[in-house]
Amino acid sequence: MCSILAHVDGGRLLRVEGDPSHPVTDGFLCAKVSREPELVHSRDRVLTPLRRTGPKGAGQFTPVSWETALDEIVTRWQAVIRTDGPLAILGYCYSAHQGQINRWLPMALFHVLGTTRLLPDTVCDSAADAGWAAAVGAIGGADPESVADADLVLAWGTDLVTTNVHFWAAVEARRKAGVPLIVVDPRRSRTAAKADWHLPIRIDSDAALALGLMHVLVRDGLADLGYLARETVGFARLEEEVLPRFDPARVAAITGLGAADVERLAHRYGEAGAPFIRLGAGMSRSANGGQAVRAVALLPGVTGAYARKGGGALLLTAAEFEWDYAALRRPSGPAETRLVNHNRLGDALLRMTDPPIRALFVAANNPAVTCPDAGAVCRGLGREDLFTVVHDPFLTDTARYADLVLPATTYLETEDILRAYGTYYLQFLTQAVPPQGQAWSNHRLAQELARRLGVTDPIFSMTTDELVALLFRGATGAVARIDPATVRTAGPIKLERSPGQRFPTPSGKLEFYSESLAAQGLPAMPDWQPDEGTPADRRWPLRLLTAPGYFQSHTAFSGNAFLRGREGAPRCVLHPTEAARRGLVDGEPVELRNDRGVVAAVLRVSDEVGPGTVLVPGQRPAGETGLGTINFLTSDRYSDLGEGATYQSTRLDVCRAS
Ligand SMILES: Nc1nc2c(c(=O)[nH]1)N[C@H]1C(S)=C(S)[C@@H](COP(=O)(O)OP(=O)(O)OC[C@H]3O[C@@H](n4cnc5c(=O)[nH]c(N)nc54)[C@H](O)[C@@H]3O)O[C@H]1N2
Ligand SMILES: Nc1nc2c(c(=O)[nH]1)N[C@H]1C(S)=C(S)[C@@H](COP(=O)(O)OP(=O)(O)OC[C@H]3O[C@@H](n4cnc5c(=O)[nH]c(N)nc54)[C@H](O)[C@@H]3O)O[C@H]1N2
Ligand SMILES: [Mo]
Repeated sequence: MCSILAHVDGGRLLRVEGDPSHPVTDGFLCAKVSREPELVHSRDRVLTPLRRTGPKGAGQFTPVSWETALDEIVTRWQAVIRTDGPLAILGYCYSAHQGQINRWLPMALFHVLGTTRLLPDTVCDSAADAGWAAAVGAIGGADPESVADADLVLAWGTDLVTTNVHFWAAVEARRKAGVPLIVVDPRRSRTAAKADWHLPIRIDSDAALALGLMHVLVRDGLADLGYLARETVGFARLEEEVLPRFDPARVAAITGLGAADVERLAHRYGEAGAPFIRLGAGMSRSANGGQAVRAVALLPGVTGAYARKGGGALLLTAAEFEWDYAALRRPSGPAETRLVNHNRLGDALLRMTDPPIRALFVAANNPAVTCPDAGAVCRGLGREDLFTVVHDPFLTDTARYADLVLPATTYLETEDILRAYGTYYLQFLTQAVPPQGQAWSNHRLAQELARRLGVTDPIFSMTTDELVALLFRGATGAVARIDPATVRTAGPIKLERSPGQRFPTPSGKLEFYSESLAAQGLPAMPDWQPDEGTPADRRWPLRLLTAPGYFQSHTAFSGNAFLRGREGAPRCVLHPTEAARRGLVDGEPVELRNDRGVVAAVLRVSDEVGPGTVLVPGQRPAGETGLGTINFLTSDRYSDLGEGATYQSTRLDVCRAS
């Protein structure tokens, strides 16, 4: 996360700029955040509580007072708890506010009440996280600032120009010094287009490539046997049982790359002194996604690059901020409860029993657009007997189904404590402008609901400073060395970490073989399996590639008219041979379809993607699309590790718009 300077006059946000004192933000912001005043002061903001007056989904509402809205929520929830028990309420709050307090206080309330809760992150990076943790442990990766010492950069499954523009700036600086950039991505992303070498790998085959690289590294004497013996476990078994199956010819057949390219990449990687791998979650959002991240995260262990400054790998940094999260997230309440996987909201609303979900509270996410199988989500949200409350700054597609919509602040109207997940900085968030209209922060709403429900845990009456102190009180690791009393005014604070990659796995070493995964019936070693899909899936000839929008982040900036315009009409991209086969031409309106539904887009014909694939950037709300979000076509099937989303295992076809 960036550090932002906000320029304010008379309660209005005039302009934001990147904080020059933050070494990673380095004085500039991305295209989206640099226009934050338009979002905060957008005409589309919800400024009062609203009660539904029309059918669910129609978006017809009338303003009501906070008092009326809160009375109704408390009465309805208490009635549900009396008749069906707390499990009939589902608390479904996610991460749009990245502050620890605003992100977690509402969920803490549901923890105390013992309701059913969201199991978060599976739509995003749980498969990637699980793959990383299986190899490296639950810990951050290489410091992104150490890329300044790298002599090779490998961007694997990440479009840095789009989603990590500050790391991209650091990569560009290295490239000026002659350091090459290699990109592994099925599509010629903006990053791939600028790279020294782009390997257009087939979707969901990355584990095979990483294992193929290991095969060549060992065969050609590029493995660091001393490092392997000292710092890792299980490599001998991998070498004997798995690597023989990943010779360059087979890897070429699986990945669609040339066998010579596999050999060359292995040599480029193995001969580099300090190769830095930046992993993205892109490769993890399909059937073999967890194993893909796991295999790539093991590569620097084969050559010993984890021990070298500038070498190693980075997926996320968040795990290294070891605050006392439990104090904030689980103040009291049952230790175990029923959880709803983030990928399966539709299924939960339509099919959960004992008890069924009767009341739903959604905050800081927009599942009607961003969840897999969004058609099922919308059918679930459409249930007449479901009491739905949505807390959001905007009238989202999800909010249109709500019985009550509550106006939320944006982060610039709140104060909180933030930690990055792509750098090692934490920072206090100062409130820049007062809440717009009658908007309430997540912090305020959670505390007021707790009070009215008779919940007495102290966190529901604490101030920001008291909650920050609480997080630090039970902290461990580098974060425990920071004085919480200083954070409000300190600006960006960097964690003081010891050099070198640590491996907090069960063995304390980098694990090529995982006893704990094996004990859970999961693959003990990284491997790759063909993903055949169901017979019904196989009737559809194309595979979906989804990627972040350039000027949108999911739907969070869709309240900014300028950015909506820059993103343009929803589009899909087909290779010229696939377009020709269907008699389709660039610029024409098309439909994407499979057994789950139909969505509309404008066709771009380009070799940005290879044959067999259709690229759909972004997830767009219904108001911006003819027929709705691409997630109407994606399934809620889980990835191999971490129960993650498998958008990229979706099969479909593209045809002329009817
Ligand atoms: N097909 C496909 N689907 C995907 C992905 C993909 O690659 N392909 N990516 C997935 C990923 S990585 C993710 S993380 C998810 C993201 O999915 P979501 O979490 O649903 O993301 P957003 O659409 O950004 O929704 C955030 C909502 O929170 C609101 N909001 C902003 N600030 C606040 C606040 O302070 N308080 C409250 N109460 N609300 C606030 C915003 O207005 C917005 O409506 O989408 C996933 N969906
Ligand atoms: N502009 C913008 N920025 C964003 C977001 C956004 O929506 N828009 N979303 C934010 C969120 S919530 C997240 S989680 C992060 C995500 O950011 P990262 O985890 O860094 O991942 P992405 O940049 O989404 O990477 C997706 C890339 O992976 C490629 N890819 C897809 N499948 C495969 C595969 O099988 N193998 C390989 N090698 N590559 C594959 C895609 O083509 C795409 O270029 O970005 C954040 N930043
Ligand atoms: Mo995400």
